[in-house]
Amino acid sequence: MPLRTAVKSRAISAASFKMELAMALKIYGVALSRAYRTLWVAEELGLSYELVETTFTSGVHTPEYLTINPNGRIPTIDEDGFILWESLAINLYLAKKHGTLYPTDLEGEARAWQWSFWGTAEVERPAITALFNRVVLPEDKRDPLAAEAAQKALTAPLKVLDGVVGPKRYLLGDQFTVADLNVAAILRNAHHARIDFTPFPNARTWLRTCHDRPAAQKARQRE
Ligand SMILES: N[C@@H](CCC(=O)N[C@@H](CS)C(=O)NCC(=O)O)C(=O)O
Repeated sequence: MPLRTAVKSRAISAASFKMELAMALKIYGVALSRAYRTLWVAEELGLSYELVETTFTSGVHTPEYLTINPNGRIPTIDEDGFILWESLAINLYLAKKHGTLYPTDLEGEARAWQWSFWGTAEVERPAITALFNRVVLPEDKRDPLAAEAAQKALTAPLKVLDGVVGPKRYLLGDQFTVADLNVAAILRNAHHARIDFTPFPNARTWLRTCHDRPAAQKARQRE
């Protein structure tokens, strides 16, 4: 197992630069949604892209949008005719295709998948439940017990996260990768959802470091 996870450096030749200019990346969504994840990765990679505003209330249900994403969810990308949905799959694809952020060794790649799947399987649902029942829903629709249970369900995964980003700076080692981006993006609203990070100081520092990155800030400015 390599001590450092190798991440491709991004040497751009004149030819590939021209190709990049010709290639249009469209990101369907709004920043105040899971599309933030994809805006963030696009900003990290320095991609030029068009944000096609598609709201999660009405935009996702139009017949035109349903032809590119039959799930009626955002985000979706259209990269020069190649359509892809599912935010974390999009991010893994863009990171791999465009160089930086993606581990070059097989084990590193597998770990990027591991953390991304872990994020959706272990963290996303309770994080959203806490957010909805503490912030998003009208007060009379909020269920404090559901929020409490969600907070409890997050204890085990946050402990795992805290144990990993204590000794290591980032999930795969000393470099920020798409694994960090995907998991941090899932925890984007943890602060608003008043998830208690007191027992997980390493995870709190790591989360702040990730979201303080200029690319993450730029993605949030699209709101
Ligand atoms: N697993 C999907 C979930 C996408 C998703 O649920 N997006 C929300 C916005 S954050 C949405 O489009 N909701 C519209 C709806 O449920 O009608 C992904 O990560 O891309």
